Amino acid sequence: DSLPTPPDVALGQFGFHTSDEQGAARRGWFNTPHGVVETPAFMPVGTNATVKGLSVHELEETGAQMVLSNAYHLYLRPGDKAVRALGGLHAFARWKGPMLTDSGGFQVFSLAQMRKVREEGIEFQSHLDGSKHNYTPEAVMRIERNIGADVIMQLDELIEGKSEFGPSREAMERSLRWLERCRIEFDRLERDGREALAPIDLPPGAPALHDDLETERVAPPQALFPIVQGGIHPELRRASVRGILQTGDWHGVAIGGLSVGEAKPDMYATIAVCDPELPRDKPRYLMGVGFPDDLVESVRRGVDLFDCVVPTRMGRHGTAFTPDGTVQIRRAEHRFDKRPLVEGCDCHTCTHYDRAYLRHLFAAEEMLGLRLLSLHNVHYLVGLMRQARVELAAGRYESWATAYLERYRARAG
Ligand code: PRF
Ligand code: ZN
Repeated sequence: DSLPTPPDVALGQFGFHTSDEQGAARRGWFNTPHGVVETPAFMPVGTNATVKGLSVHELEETGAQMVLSNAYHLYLRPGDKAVRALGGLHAFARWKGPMLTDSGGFQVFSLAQMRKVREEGIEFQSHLDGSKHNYTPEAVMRIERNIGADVIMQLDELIEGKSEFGPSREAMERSLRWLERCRIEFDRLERDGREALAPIDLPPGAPALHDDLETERVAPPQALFPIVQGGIHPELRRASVRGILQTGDWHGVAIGGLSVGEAKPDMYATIAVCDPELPRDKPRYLMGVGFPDDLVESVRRGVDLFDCVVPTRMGRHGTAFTPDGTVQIRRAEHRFDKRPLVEGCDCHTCTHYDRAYLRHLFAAEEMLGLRLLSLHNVHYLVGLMRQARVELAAGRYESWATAYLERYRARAG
């Protein structure tokens, strides 16, 4: 079950190399300033610069390679300039590997209050203190630059998955116009380095800035990813990809606007529509999708990267991923169950604790329970994508995927 070693090719900055293609599925290596990501890969979500409940050490033990954070949250608290003053996201959160920030396009739609979307940008009130903010494509580029992840996302407009053609088209076209504005500001920041950024106003009592930050003229390299929108309408998705590819030469492309209320077959069909339109030599990142069956189905349709809050959110609610579907650990049937969550799983949870004990932790509302299930779930999805790479390398992805999905769905409910 060991993975073949990386290819002996020089990957440039944000370069991507693929091999072992089977249909649309492929194995790949994505190079970032903080290391190479082997794909397909699942990126755990650290909304507030922390994957909820897990220490960096535990996160490393899950095998996670790249971690996601949210510009919206970090902008509101502690502030993107504070993160920059504290050395940037990697130093702040103590994660040494590659990182990505989502723009907040999605969070503004799901969290912010009194939201007004105009051509200029999104005006909203903070879900924390009601303060008013003006989120424009240019502002988001400066925020994501301050935070300092390796890969940053454009500001996009997101609508419900089941939206009609008209509204889907408007949001898709606006996302394209915002992409162009993001690109112009991103290029300006790359060219002028830190000098293009506003000075940092630190509150009284804050420590002096680290020397490097004041003297470093050139900001660390980042890659800007565009986001395909267009709802579940094939012609809109195709137009979105074409518009994106006309605007610039990207290091990768994200597919957004899925898993937002549409039916699963519609989601899979939409990914399949995007596949032949997208360049094969760039990584494709499917945003916010993270159930095991969705990952396996999407790799089949050419996706390389995933992120989702699902493993940690479900973990906190007492739901665990297994090859036979999800398990509700609170249920009485686990009261005397001496088995681990998943037989043979080598995560810390499964190698140390049985279901009976985990059930007890949830019944007693002990915080360790939330942590142990989150840990297992993240390990499970990271491990599932590692398995996908093994199967791709062995040339048996299709048959493995079919068998995996059959077992996962057999006990569906
Ligand atoms: N856009 C952005 N972030 C996202 C999404 C999107 O469409 C989704 C959709 N599943 C999750 N996160 N910017
Ligand atoms: Zn486990």
